[in-house]
Amino acid sequence: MLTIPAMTFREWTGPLTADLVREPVKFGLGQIPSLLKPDAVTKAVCGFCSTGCGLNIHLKDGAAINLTPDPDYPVNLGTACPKGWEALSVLDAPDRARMPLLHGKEVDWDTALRYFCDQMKRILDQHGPEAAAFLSTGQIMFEEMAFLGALAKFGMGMIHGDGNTRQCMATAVTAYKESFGFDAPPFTYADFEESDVLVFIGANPCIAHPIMWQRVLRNKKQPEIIVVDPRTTETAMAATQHYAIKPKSDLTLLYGLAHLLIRDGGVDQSFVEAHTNGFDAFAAFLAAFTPERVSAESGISIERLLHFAKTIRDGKAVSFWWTMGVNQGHQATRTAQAIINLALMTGNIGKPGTGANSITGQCNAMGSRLFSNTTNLLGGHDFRNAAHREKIAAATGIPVERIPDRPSLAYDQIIQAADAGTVKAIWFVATNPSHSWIDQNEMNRILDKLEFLVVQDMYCTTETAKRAHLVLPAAGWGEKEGCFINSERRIGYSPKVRRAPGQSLADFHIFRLIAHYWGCEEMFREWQTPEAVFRVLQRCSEGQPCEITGIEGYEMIRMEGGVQWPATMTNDEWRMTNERRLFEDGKFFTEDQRAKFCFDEPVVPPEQRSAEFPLILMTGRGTSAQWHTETRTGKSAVLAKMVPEELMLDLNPEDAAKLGVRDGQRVRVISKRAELTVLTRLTGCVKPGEVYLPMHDARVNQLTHASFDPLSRQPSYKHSAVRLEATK
Ligand SMILES: Nc1nc2c(c(=O)[nH]1)N[C@H]1C(S)=C(S)[C@@H](COP(=O)(O)OP(=O)(O)OC[C@H]3O[C@@H](n4cnc5c(=O)[nH]c(N)nc54)[C@H](O)[C@@H]3O)O[C@H]1N2
Ligand SMILES: Nc1nc2c(c(=O)[nH]1)N[C@H]1C(S)=C(S)[C@@H](COP(=O)(O)OP(=O)(O)OC[C@H]3O[C@@H](n4cnc5c(=O)[nH]c(N)nc54)[C@H](O)[C@@H]3O)O[C@H]1N2
Ligand code: SF4
Ligand SMILES: [Mo]
Repeated sequence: MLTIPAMTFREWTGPLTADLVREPVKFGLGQIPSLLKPDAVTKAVCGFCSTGCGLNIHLKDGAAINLTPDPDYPVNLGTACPKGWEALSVLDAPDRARMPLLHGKEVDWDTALRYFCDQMKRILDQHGPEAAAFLSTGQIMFEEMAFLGALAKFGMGMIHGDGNTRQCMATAVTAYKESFGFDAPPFTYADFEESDVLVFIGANPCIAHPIMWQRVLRNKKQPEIIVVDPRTTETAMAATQHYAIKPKSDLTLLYGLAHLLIRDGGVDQSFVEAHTNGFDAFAAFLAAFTPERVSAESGISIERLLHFAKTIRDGKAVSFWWTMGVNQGHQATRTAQAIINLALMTGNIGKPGTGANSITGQCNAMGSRLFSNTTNLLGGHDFRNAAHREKIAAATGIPVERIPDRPSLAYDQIIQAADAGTVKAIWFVATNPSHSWIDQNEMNRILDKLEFLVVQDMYCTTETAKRAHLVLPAAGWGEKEGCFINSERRIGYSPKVRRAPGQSLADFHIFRLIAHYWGCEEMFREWQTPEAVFRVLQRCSEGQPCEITGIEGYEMIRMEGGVQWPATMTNDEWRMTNERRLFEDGKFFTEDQRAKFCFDEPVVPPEQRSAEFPLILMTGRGTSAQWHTETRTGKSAVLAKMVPEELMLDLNPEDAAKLGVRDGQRVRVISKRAELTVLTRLTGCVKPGEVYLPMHDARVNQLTHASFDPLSRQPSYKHSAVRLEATK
């Protein structure tokens, strides 16, 4: 077993905390408030979703007072969704965490940090490097994520750390790595405009990525828009074809389409031969996916299956897009790869308007995938590879013996280890799992067993913060600087335009302080500012598909409207255009540069309907006006007006009639794990036998059944069995 040498505890030596709290607002690079015109505008990238819209921040008398979408930013081209417009207002909420809280009582930073280091050291010393873990996020800047991952693993000596990206993107990562040789979403947003067929699978961009949807609406080719979703979503209503499949029958459907493409001459033989491996075995495997079988298992008629396959066959530029309806599933990785297989076999990759494209979720999900030092070693490297460890040691100046030689346990395995008592401390940064994790009551039971639970958050009232022994108050978006990487691999910059309330500090500074108190700040002497860390990460990225060594610094990112990876020093071609896709040369990141067909026999979801629980509950986003656990968006009066006050369950009128339930009636939704009371909304948007709840209400995950994709270990949030009972 790897043992990481302990560091010596360092006594507090200076006025660092006070200096950090007083750190000036900069508005952007080198822009000191007194030097700005009173009506100045500075630019930022939005800190909610992965679209990564550019926003203009308007300043008056040195204060950020308003924001508008940036008409010149290549992502959003002058539009923004309601959350983006409200990004400043949610910073003023009264429940912002202003001081560290130890067992619910306000303490100063010195006390909080001593306590943090004492407890973590005691646990690691007594029980070994596996006894404490961190769980981070796709929502802080990627310089901060890298700092957290490096500090916890190299500095403090932890082995285990994962992120909420496990709940979200793990499937896409696993799928791309095996199929393409690297976690590499190939698209650029211009592809939305250049396709003549767009296929959305398990994605509802009208609600979850409204500004990406605006890009679809700019498509001048009158494209076919195909939606595969059990529900008639806002996106399905705007589509030209909607396939309302049985929940979790995507894998069979996708294999059925591949079967028809082979049968009816839809394969791009020359592409397959030149650039892929494993097609013959895949074709043989597909023989069993006859239209009859696929129709029976997916609920789509044979005639409509043929039409779907023909639309792909006839398309000149077909793009495939997927999100959580695919990533969250019991066989999610193979489903994502079945989408990749369709793009490969039809040669729809590396050309304008094509691609097997996983849309990310959080503002910095892509940054987390590559630079959080959780599953991957910094820059998409492998902890198990000695040469990679040497390379990262050289790039960071951190002694190689401090780099663990194996990746972390996955999120659910860390929680299981906490239940078993081997993990005794967890440090949560910018995530709220007491609300968002699957089978929530079980999660909370386990969290309550921890010896030491730390939450680092902007708000002290989150469901997880309320259970914490120690809350570290964090600055939020707009109150600190750094970069996010959006869905199309674009690195965007966000400045500090406001001072954070009370004593709260940028996560970046909290990590610096912890390094100091822990006694490992020497290891991070170069990590003084986010931009300095950016330079360290550039060195870590060298030679990787996600190389960013060519970026001259933050100023360049701001001036260029963001820069997509790769951006290498050795090749200048990327400077020619601001919209780039991968694989234009047909070369993938595998050893022989060929993409791989990956497939498996479909299996049924672990929790099935039964006489006792006859309905399938799906969950997901409910509105473009709310964000996840509502810690931020729930504080905006404007956004609150855009959503129903009570939790509403979408229910088909046929089921309602059987149960004798009216529209707007209060009913109990009951699963094997819990029950809750909701209002019904009768709608044909869900099929009989299926119901839907938005994830934003804190109680919804009490109902969900904890199953996971075995390859990505991503939770399957969208398939649980429930029944309804009318309340008296
Ligand atoms: N307003 C808003 N926007 C957001 C977020 C937010 O909280 N609020 N969150 C962001 C994040 S982190 C993410 S990951 C993205 C998520 O973005 P999306 O994945 O688009 O959103 P979801 O609503 O979770 O799921 C998409 C669809 O999957 C469908 N689905 C359920 N089961 C199945 C199935 O078996 N097969 C198929 N094909 N579809 C199925 C659901 O009906 C749903 O319409 O949104 C991002 N954007
Ligand atoms: N039933 C169901 N559950 C789901 C899903 C689903 O579809 N259905 N989707 C899953 C998905 S895709 C996701 S991504 C997860 C999201 O789940 P979470 O990550 O738990 O949700 P958020 O509400 O985004 O939590 C982010 C937290 O970070 C805090 N925060 C924001 N900015 C900062 C910052 O700069 N610094 C610090 N320190 N804190 C900050 C916020 O206040 C908030 O408490 O939910 C998952 N849960
Ligand atoms: S679409 Fe996403 S990035 Fe754009 S304004 Fe809305 S939340 Fe922000
Ligand atoms: Mo997500």
